[in-house]
Amino acid sequence: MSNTIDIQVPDIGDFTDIPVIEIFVKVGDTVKAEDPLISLESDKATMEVPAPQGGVVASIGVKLGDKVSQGSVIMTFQAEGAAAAPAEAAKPSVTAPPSATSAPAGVAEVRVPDIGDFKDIPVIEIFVKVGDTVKAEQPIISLESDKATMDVPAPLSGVVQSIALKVGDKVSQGSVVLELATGDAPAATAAPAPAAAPVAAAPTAAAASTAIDETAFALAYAGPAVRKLARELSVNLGHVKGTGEHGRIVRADVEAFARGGGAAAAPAAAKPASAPVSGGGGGGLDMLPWPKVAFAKFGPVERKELSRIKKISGANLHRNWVVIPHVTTHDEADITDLEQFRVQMNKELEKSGVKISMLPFMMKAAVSALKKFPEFNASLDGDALVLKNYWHIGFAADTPNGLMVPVIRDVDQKTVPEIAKEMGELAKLARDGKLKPDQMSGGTFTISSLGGIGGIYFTPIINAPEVAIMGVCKSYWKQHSSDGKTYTSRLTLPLSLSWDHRVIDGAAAARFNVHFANVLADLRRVLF
Ligand code: CAO
Repeated sequence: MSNTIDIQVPDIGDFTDIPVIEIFVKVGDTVKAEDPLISLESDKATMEVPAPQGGVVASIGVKLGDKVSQGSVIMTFQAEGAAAAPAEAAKPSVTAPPSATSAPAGVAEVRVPDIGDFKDIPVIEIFVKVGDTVKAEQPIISLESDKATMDVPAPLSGVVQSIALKVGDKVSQGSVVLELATGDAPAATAAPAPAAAPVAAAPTAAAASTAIDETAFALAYAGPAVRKLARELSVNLGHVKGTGEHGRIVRADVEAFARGGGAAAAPAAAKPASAPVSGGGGGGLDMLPWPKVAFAKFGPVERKELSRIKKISGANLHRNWVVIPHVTTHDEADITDLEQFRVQMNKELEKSGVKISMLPFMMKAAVSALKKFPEFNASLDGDALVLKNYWHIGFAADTPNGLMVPVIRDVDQKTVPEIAKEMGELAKLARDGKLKPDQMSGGTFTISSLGGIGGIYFTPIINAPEVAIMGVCKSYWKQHSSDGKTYTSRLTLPLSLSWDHRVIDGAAAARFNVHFANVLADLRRVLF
């Protein structure tokens, strides 16, 4: 009877295909219920998958970068109290010396295969770590000579027992790469046969050619950072034509391909704007390749990778900006009286620990405007508009990892202090990278407030599949006159409403702003 239990990704809301960014355990580890096993990162949140029960990790079915959804099996456990798992039994080989003859039963040494005339080539990336389960043909390390990048694939399936090198080490044919527990009979050295391991990417043979093999991801002539970018943008490098030296694929080629404008063997596959968003298609874009500038020619430079959230949210923002015909209507609200009221309420609520900024009032004003103009509280679905009879308002939160949009549900049913309290809690979770998927989903309208920072007007990008977003900046004192003769100073809040012109017309947007401003000027209007 088997005591092995499949550990699956639990319900993670509407999220699918989320990359694994961290694996906290390895084969043989004993874990308790609720111990974190892996960490996933979507464009909006980082989530840890905890152990549903205690046990010993018998195998790990994912590696960093793998995409998982609810139900994906991430690992197996030997249930608590059961006998050691087979992988556990193979564990002593971790310490076995990396020699072909002394390898214990079921442990195979993997060596660098025939890589032509190349010698002393630096290891530039190691794709696996001890405890990883690898499949035959899966790339395990990447080497880069001055002429080509080569991925060395695993010749066999197995669990990585030890890794004999590190990034920067120089290797040649026959150098030991790692040891694999295969579960088979005593293994000899397992160098991949050159014929079965077409990893050497001679630039002239592979990447420089325009007739690129469909499965040429591993053959493409590109460095690791470019490969990583390609994986993140779901670009098959085999379809990308390199414009670098000797046909090398550079970042700009991948980015241009992802945008649909790069030199490519199959450009139709990569026009992101053709993917329907909010139910409406965007049409193809023929862009010029991104300008390539050797910045270092002009002065000292430093390269800093974007955070993962920034990269992914950048792709969302780009899609939304390109696909949605945005128009932004600016207006202003007189919040002189509201500000007095806010200050007064904060004094009264001082002991409760809740501090109210202008944002919760804006949420209430937004609900009032959304109820009056329901097409703003809607999403496009093909040729139809889905009008929502609930009012969940998202707010943009600036976090160290990038922009996040937590959502406050049922704003219509909550008091201003309740909204303020929940907003504070959600903003803290966002900044700590602990927002859960359901705390960011289901929004019907978004407010992006830069009021605590500055600025007068800006163009917020609509958070698809929503159809409008309200941007607000810092309030300021403005001279106001109703007759052109007498002037008074009024505290004025600048408003920038971006709206999807496929759904909303300019007149409706102007009316929305006027109503929103009127409610802020006199909150009694919420009652009407
Ligand atoms: N005018 C003048 N002052 C304002 C204001 C406005 N419109 N809005 C807020 N303030 C004040 C607050 O009252 C507070 O003042 P005190 O410190 O004196 O009490 C101060 O500015 C800071 O406010 P806050 O930012 O902490 O609170 P908030 O409720 O206004 O905003 C949050 C919360 C999470 C939205 C905000 O902290 C944030 O992250 N803003 C950035 C959003 C963003 O990046 N948007 C751009 C998206 S597009 O890239």
